[in-house]
Amino acid sequence: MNRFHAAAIVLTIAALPVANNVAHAADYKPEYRLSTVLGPAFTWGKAGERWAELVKQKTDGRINVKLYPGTSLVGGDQTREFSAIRQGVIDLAIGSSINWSPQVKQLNLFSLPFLTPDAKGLDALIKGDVGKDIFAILEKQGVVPLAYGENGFREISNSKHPIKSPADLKGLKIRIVGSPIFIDSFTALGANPTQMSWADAQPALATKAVDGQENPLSVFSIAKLHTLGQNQLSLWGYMADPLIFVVSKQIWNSWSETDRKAVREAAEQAAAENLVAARKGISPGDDALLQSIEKSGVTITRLTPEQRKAFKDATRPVYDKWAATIGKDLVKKAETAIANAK
Ligand code: X2X
Repeated sequence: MNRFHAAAIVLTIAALPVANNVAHAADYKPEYRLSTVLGPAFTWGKAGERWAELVKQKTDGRINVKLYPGTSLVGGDQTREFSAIRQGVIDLAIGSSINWSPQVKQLNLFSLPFLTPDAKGLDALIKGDVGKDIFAILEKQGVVPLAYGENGFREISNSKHPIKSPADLKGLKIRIVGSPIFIDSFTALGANPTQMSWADAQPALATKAVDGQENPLSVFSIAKLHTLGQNQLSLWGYMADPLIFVVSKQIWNSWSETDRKAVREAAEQAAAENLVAARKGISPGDDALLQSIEKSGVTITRLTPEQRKAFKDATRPVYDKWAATIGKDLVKKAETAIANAK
């Protein structure tokens, strides 16, 4: 070691406690960018707004988060959101399991057709060991996961006729998110799936370039999809899409311990509120949202267990193929957790 090195070490050691005490204030950015697909009119964007607000409160204004809805930091290309977090383009995000699944193959777990029958089943995953396993996987991929929220159970709509069996989907052009498992599922059902972003989906529905789409009921209602010709809606609940609150690891590491704790608590609170909001009005005994959709002239088709089974059977090969990609152990763990929650 020469004397310059020795001097450098002494300086570094001397500087350490100071840097920790002042909470790296000098390293903090004036604004941190939070990405979501949907804006504050939707429960998803509202969760983003709320998280930002709580972070500001809990860090006494040290961390200032600005919401960028419409995945605008990646030009609306929602399946590039996860990569953009890792590349430092996005600092925080509330992302859908579907949109991040091209980069994180285990997230396809949630898209396995008919894995989760109800909210209880989803809770068994996100509030149990499976949720922790998924967080550990995300942690290894450059993000710090903090909490689960919910986009919701995805129901299928179209402008042509009621969908009661896979035969009714035959030849229908269905807009799907750009995630490969969706291509497989909708192809297995005989539909003609077309991948596009949410931003492109709405004009495509309006011009009848596509016949149908699938999204949670709250999204259907708030986006007023009935005004875009979507007057047939089938409740099949073939998958439930969780939202995941994350911070880029690089950004996380630049924050003080106190501020990390505050951001985590803010995420947990915003996510808990989001779970309640996402589930409001769509279950028996609390179905105001469903009723309002029906009142807007949409025909709602409720499947019998046998009808639902026909869809499940038709997509079974897709389930098995993707279970191997996701990891059989994780899928087994998820199936067991859901079965125990019944
Ligand atoms: O694009 C969609 O369908 C949406 C808004 O639900 C997602 O981002 C997964």
